[in-house]
Amino acid sequence: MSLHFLKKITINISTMKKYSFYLAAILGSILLLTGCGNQNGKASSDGALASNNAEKVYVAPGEHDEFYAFMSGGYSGNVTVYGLPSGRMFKEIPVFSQFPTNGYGYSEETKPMLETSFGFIPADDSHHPDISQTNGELDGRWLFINGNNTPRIARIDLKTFETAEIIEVPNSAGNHSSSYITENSEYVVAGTRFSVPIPQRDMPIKDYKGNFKGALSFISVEPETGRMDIKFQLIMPGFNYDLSHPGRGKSHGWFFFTTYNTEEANSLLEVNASQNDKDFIAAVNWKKIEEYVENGGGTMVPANYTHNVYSDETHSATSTMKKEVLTVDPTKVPGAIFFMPTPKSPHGVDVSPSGDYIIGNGKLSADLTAFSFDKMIAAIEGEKFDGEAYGLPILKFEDVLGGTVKSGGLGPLHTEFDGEGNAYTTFFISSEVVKWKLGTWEVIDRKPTFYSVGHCMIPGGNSRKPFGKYLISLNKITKDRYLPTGPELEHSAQLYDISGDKMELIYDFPTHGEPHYAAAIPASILAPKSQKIYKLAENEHPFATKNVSEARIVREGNEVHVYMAMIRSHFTPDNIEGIKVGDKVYFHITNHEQDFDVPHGFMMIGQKNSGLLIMPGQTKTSVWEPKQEGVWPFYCTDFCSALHQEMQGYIRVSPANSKIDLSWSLGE
Ligand code: RUQ
Ligand code: CUA
Repeated sequence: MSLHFLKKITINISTMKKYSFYLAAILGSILLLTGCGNQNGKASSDGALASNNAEKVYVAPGEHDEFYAFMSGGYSGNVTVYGLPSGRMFKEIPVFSQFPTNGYGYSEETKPMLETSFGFIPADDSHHPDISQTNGELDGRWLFINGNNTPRIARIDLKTFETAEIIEVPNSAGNHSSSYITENSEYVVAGTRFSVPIPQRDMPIKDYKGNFKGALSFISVEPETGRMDIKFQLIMPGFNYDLSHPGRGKSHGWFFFTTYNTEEANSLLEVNASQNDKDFIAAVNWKKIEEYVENGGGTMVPANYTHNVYSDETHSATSTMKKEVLTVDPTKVPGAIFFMPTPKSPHGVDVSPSGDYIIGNGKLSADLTAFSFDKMIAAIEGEKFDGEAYGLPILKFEDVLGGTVKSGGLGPLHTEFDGEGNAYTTFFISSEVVKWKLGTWEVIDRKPTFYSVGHCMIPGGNSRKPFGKYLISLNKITKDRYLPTGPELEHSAQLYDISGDKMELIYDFPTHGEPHYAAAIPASILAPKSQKIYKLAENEHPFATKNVSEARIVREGNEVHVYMAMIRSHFTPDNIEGIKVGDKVYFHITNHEQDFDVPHGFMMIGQKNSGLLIMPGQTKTSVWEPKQEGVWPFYCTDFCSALHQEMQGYIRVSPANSKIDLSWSLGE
């Protein structure tokens, strides 16, 4: 209802604008007709404004963007990489989903990346990318992102822009309050959205209340390699844990999680989980819990979860099933967890760059609540509690309240910061971004978004040192912003210049999947480190063909291993005979190029997985199971040279009982 109402407002505003534009245009032409020659009419100043904005986003051909932006792909399960301010998309990084463009999740080497305790999973829903930090500033080493549906956290290496590691999160479901990073990348956090029986078991759903639990997982990140490991899981009351953010600066050592459904309803949550006037932000002193587990605290419990690691040396991933996880009962660590009552079904929780304020965004509220970290500590030290929930103390709202932003908006979701003392909050229902001042809580500016914004993002906005300059709003509804493409539209991002007092909308661009959150970093930090090739000499793939003289074919029963090399513009070998119906043929293909941007591709007729795109120096493997006799071609799929169309080969497939020996050739 209210959304429709607001749509109307938007339309009215835009017709008003059009109207005044026409008025100005008429006025302008009257002035021209009267021979006054005044060029400063409304129409021309609008034109000047538009060209000014065009200049702000225009990155001339051959020029580079100022920032990399990493957008979560939502239900695509992946991450897309964009340039800012141009809005040009550079790459889609496959993370939780099979990706036929380059063979991720299809090649033998990368299939283990998608293994879980539920078996091989070809897709997920990714929400919140976060860049690794050192001393609270982006260091540009890794990007973390959550798999929401089958709970996992992935680490992407920002040298190769490839997924390097995925760890599954047990005892979790709807891994939404993830994946946020502490200020020295000590931990990446994964919080469950849905509470579930822990351990999972067959029980009546109506017994949810008091019996289901919510796990908040702290995953340690090895400082040198980035390797992840679940250090401990806090087994919390059965609320929904929606989002989280780390403390920083003075609040480093704490982590903040929003909760909703503190009613613990299990049906029609739309009504039943909106009963309480306030839900909670859970403040977790993770340093205290870390100390507790380092002194032997916690209970190791059986669990099943995969840990998948990709190696740049072997160009292959391995998947290991982990069998236990350390759980912590929060009531056993007094002084570690406190609830701060927050109006009304909070979604986002965001921490100011200094770490002083924790902002709660109640979806059903008009105001924003800023909690003061100092007041929180004082209230904890004074033991001024307002009861407890499942043995965990609840702080008094008035005692921890730092300030309220009377925003005048509806449906606040997420807040980012510019490093100049300003905060920017998105409002889903009133479809706008509101700029306000930390400490004085006054609203400075508001700008509409088109339409229904979810997250916004400022480069470095989730760190001690945001870079300001731009804000992106990530909108849920696209409608009339672009040419229609049938019922399915891409989502829409909008770029605002926030360098002045007032925000200025300067650009629109479509994004792939549903970008929930995004993270951006100056190109100057990442670009110089970006890897260009894999060194062939360092290729440790067990099936690599590092020298063309090693090209060969080996039969082991029904399995045939083809050790193949590729270079502009041929495969070695390119003619193969002696393959039989019923064989399982593994093509292990090594790209011998050592120049930047010379991949080769591979596709084989009738292949039941995707093709491969193989980078210089890399080995990838594709399986083909020939079902029919004949002579079947394969070819390179990437236009790699003037003679790319010549880059091809044949495989002769004989009957299952054929006596033809394996043989191969090149240039004969
Ligand atoms: S969500 S629109 Cu981060 Cu998945 Cu708030
Ligand atoms: Cu190699 Cu085309």
